[in-house]
Amino acid sequence: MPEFLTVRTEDRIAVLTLTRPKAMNALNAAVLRELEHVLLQAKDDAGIGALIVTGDGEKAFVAGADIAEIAACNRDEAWELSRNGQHVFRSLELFPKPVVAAVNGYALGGGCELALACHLRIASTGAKFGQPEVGLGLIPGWGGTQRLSRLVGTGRALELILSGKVIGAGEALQMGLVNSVTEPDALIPTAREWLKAILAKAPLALTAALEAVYKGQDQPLEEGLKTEAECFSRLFETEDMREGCKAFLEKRKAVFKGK
Ligand code: CO8
Repeated sequence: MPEFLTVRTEDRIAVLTLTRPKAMNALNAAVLRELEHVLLQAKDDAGIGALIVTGDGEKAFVAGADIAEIAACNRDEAWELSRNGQHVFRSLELFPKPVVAAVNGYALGGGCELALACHLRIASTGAKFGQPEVGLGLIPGWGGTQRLSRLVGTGRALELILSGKVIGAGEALQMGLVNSVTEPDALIPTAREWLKAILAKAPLALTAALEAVYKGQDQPLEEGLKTEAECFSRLFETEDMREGCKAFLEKRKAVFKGK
């Protein structure tokens, strides 16, 4: 039974809520273990089509890695902690079903990195983002130096990483760090609406799109285009692709089976 993570599934959308109120939902090794475990289970659960990742309460999404845990590490342990978090966040990024971060408050350090590892990000008006690690004598260690620059560009990423400044939801939207900003009460309902619309599409096409984008991102353009063609052509062996095209031609709504 997870201690720091609640999972509530409704209409094939599982809401993962990180809950560690005494530390603003900061992530320690135990929380990461639970997250990894939940992701493994959700991946093969046919009853789950998509995930929403959020933090408990109105103040924090995740206020970073647990600074008390970091402070006690030596160099080897810091390497382990960094690689372990990177591995869990990579599993989230490569999750074959759509994942939305619903950022309800502070998303700092590892919290911002967690949001970056999700496929889409919605922020509440009160959300705050930042990579404040340099103020602790550190740098981002769970993918922030890599994903932030890929998402918003090197200049803007370095502006955040070198200054350690904290920005509001509006500025995050402006720089492309988040896809949308909503009132706090509308945060989860909006994430659900997005996913409801996404889940009406062909599930295997969603998985193929995620694979093509994330695999291709790390490849030279020519290789990336081959990856796209591979993912594209694979769908021609699915029933859903035949159904989707046939339904269009017959002017009716497609019925997808995930096959
Ligand atoms: N770790 C541990 N405890 C935390 C953390 C954290 N990241 N953030 C908050 N807390 C605790 C506070 O210590 C406090 O505990 P207590 O009540 O026992 O004193 C409690 O949560 C409430 O926090 P505050 O009193 O500070 O609440 P405020 O509303 O005044 O401030 C802030 C909220 C602005 C979020 C503030 O708590 C803060 O600045 N937190 C730290 C943010 C931060 O620096 N995050 C980056 C951490 S480093 C990191 O994430 C690196 C990721 C890569 C790791 C790689 C592995 C080696």
